[in-house]
Amino acid sequence: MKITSAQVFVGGPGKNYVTLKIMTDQGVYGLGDATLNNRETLPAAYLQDYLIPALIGMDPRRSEDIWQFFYRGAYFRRGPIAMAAYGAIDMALWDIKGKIAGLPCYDLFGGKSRNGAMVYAHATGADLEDLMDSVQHFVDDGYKAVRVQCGIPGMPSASYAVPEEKGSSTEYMTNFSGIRPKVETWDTGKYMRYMPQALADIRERFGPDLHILHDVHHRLTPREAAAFAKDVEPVDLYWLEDPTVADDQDALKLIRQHSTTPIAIGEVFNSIWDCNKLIENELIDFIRVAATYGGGITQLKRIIDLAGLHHVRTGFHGAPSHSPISMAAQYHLNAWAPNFGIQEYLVLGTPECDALFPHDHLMENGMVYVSDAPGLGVDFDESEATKYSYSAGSHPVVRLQDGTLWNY
Ligand code: KDG
Ligand code: MG
Repeated sequence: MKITSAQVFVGGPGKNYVTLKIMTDQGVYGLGDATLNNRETLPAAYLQDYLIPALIGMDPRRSEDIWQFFYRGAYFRRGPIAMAAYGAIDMALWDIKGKIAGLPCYDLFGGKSRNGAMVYAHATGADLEDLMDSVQHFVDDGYKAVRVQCGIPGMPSASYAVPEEKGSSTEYMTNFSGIRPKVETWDTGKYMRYMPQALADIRERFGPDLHILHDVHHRLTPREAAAFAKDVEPVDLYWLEDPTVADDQDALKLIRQHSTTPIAIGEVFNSIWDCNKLIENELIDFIRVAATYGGGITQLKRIIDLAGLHHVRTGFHGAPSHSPISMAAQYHLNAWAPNFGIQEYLVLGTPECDALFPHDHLMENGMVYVSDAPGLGVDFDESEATKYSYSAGSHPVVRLQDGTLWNY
């Protein structure tokens, strides 16, 4: 069996999804997602200019060797652009493997460990009351877990993932304002004084059963993060996400020494080497690597197995920047992983998105039920794809009030 050609498509409804389609000499094809939010043309170019020419003629069943060929063979390893490109190839090869075996990918990993996988939704509010309405909406929809982000009184601009105005749309994550980054202003003191009580109020309103998650989005120093994690212990969070930047894996020790609040980290990681010490030293509770720039299914399986040895559960990234293809790769891993925790999920299921990526994964009552179709269980409609083109965007940048650049 041989790979005969491969094509990259960039575009989608409201997002620049980077979709890879690998064709074989047996008529079976595989699909992968190389989307790197706001930097989409880069993995697309890496695929087109360097990787696809080398893929032609390879045996698609040899996904391990192909992964090693690109990763070890590249000399300049790692980085989100390269790993998103390898990730897309890897997903497409597992898709092909499942299709030729006539089995859904989860069966190739070891079969289902659960019927459905719990997901969490994003609740957000310009202020606490607005946020409570948003949480209520998801609770009414049957969600068992909700991430909560709230406007901070007196903060010079809206804080992370919070709309500027009450009741405004959920575009806060998708509308990234063109190629020149928008500048946000951050005030750690205001956040640390306000947010713990806001979280306590949400717990009080919704009771003990709702899983409440909160994303600090790298805004605190390790010491501040330790203090915050300790402060919110009575809220019994499901997790506190990215409380500090994890470039220095040892820095996380300080949080552990001071608090039992569960910690989730990893959505910006792209290698097992970004998280191996965090996992082995049991400094985190959830690992958030994504199937795209985390290097695909092959590397995620290794991370999941390492995590399982150290009581770390999965909580894969699922922001709207991931296409239904990488979300499907994660659904299959979630169905199998003995140490599955939760899956981030933002409503992808618009009619336009479903038309571009037809699938029968089922979302019901805050649970995702993975498709039983062979492979990843997602297709790609090329005629729909002609409706979309690339549109440049950028993440905001954050500055402190004195102008110092801070972590977004
Ligand atoms: O591209 C950046 C977004 O994916 C990120 O800001 C989303 O933090 C995020 C999350 O938890 O989904
Ligand atoms: Mg996050």
